[in-house]
Amino acid sequence: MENSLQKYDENQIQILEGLEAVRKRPGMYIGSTGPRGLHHLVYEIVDNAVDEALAGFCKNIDVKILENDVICIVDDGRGIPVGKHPKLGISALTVVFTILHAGGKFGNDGGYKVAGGLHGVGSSVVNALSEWLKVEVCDGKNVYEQSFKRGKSSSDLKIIGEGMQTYTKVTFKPDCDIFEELEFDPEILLKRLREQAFLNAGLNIVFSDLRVKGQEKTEMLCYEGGIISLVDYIHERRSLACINDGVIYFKNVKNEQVIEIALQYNTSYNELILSFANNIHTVEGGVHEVGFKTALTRVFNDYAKKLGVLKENEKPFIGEDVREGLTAVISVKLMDAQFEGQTKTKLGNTEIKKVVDSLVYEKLSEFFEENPMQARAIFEKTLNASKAREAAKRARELTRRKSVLEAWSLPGKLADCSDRNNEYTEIYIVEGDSAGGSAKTARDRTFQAILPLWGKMLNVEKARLDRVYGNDKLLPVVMALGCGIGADLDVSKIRYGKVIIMADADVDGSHIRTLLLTFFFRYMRPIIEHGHVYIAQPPLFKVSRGKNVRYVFSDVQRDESIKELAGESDAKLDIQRYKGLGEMNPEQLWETTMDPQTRTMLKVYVEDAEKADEIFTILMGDKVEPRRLFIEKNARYVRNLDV
Ligand code: TSJ
Repeated sequence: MENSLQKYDENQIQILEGLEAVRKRPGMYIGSTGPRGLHHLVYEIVDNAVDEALAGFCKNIDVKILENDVICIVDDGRGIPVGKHPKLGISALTVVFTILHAGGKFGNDGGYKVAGGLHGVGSSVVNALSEWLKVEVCDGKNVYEQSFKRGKSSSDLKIIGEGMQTYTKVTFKPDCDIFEELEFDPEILLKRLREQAFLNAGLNIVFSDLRVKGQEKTEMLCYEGGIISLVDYIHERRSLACINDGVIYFKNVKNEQVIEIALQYNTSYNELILSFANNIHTVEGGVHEVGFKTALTRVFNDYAKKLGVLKENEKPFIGEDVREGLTAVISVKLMDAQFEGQTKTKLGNTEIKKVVDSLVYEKLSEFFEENPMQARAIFEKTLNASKAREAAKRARELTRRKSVLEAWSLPGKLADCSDRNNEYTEIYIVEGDSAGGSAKTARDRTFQAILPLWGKMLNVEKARLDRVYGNDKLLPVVMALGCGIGADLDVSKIRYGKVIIMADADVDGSHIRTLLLTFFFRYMRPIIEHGHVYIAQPPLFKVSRGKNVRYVFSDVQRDESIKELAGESDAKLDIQRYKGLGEMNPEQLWETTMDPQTRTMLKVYVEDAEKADEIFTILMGDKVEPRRLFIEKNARYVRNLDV
């Protein structure tokens, strides 16, 4: 008895140390203490409930934002076990919330296999980073409750009532000592929850934002079609017309390993492949994506020859031909998934590549066999893509030759910096001539280069990004960055470590940002993935009283500054609104937007660029109605892309 008590104490010490580490370096566990990290807390908890659904014990998950940005998540699974942990002598539930990396595998193996060892890890991290957290579980007989404050238990696990239905309910308030902001963005949560609903066909997720009385919002997310519904959803949202009718779908379940693939072709020139492993978005791809792509190219070449679409002496299709206009979702669920890559979002289990490859080859051949008309419609598009590619290649060779003749292949408008070390050089891509002029005067020419771009390219010409090489607006960007484009891109060759988009905070500026981000997303994605792309944040107002000057970025900040400066001096209060970068003199531009010591910039993540791509597609689309609807719905976002 005494012995076990002693053990308990030792473990207790370990527990406290474990969670202190999380509070000391939260970024290590949740990525950041900004909005991304904040929203990540919700995902960590939801993932646990989704695991219970994957294991087959839960059908409904309820996610609520309550008043004061408190989060409450309930599932109707078995309930986190409350029994004593055999080694630690404390309740399994307490272990889950107080010991770092305590996974969900403390029960026996029944039904927990697919998700085992993957999730159930984040709950203690969420607990450590919450001002308070409360768990309530019901095992079908008793209702138990335990509370925590900043990761430490503030009440023992105790029975507070009786209940027939099993459930787990977690309520928490993120800690204001840790997070820069505590306000949740319902759109961000909704996007992720919707994704989970698509990936788990039939799972019912209800999301409500109950923060404002009288303006409560609820969304029911349940897709019986699973990833088939996801492909439909993408095409609908982007108002894309499809080539083959209906989504092509295959599924393979073997050795507790599930592979699902859904795909459909549309009339656009873009490809969108979303891949997931154990419900985690594998942003960096991996073996499942590689297997899919390899099989796709092979099946197209074999079958197009069979149908006579591709003659024996013609060049075979390459990957980008067969993926033009493709929307595909690949979802695999497996034991012991290995995640690799910079952001641990690349699936590494080598054996999966072959399995996906043969599944896709076999099932897609079957589909073409059974649907020759649809096969022909798709192949026709592929053939066009292949011809366009050949034409583009010729144009590109021409441009390359031309640049050799020009002896100096940097664009004429570029004001380059003198240093050449891309660890600290920067390029500002600036909208408009006058702002470009100010920026050239303002900059530190040793490490800052300026590339001015002209006016509103989007409105004048309906920019076709696939004609980059003929586009006199985008070509200078490609030339200045010097790292190539598309398949030729080599990030290590990038001439500047930071590529900073500097445009006004108005609609035109937003257009330029959308265009550039879309362009980078589609043709130079690795520069975003490697964190090279930023958005400059020029201030909206200058508030001054005598010698006291404040540059501020929002209406709220402006009003705060006015209050703060009120008592400072007798001088007259002056508020200047900057309508554009051009209105600032070079000193102001340097101080507010370009000086690394004082400026604020936003780093662009792949998701941001993806969102820009979506907006771009809709804005450029041929259908007017979806465009109007979209602009109305997203007016805030279109105006302020940089949120
Ligand atoms: F993250 C969390 F821990 F806070 C959390 C866990 C939050 C929410 C909303 C749900 C859950 C959760 C955990 N739901 N369901 C479960 N299931 C288990 O923990 C469980 C139950 C029974 C057995 C067993 O083997 O009998 C095993 C496990 C892992």
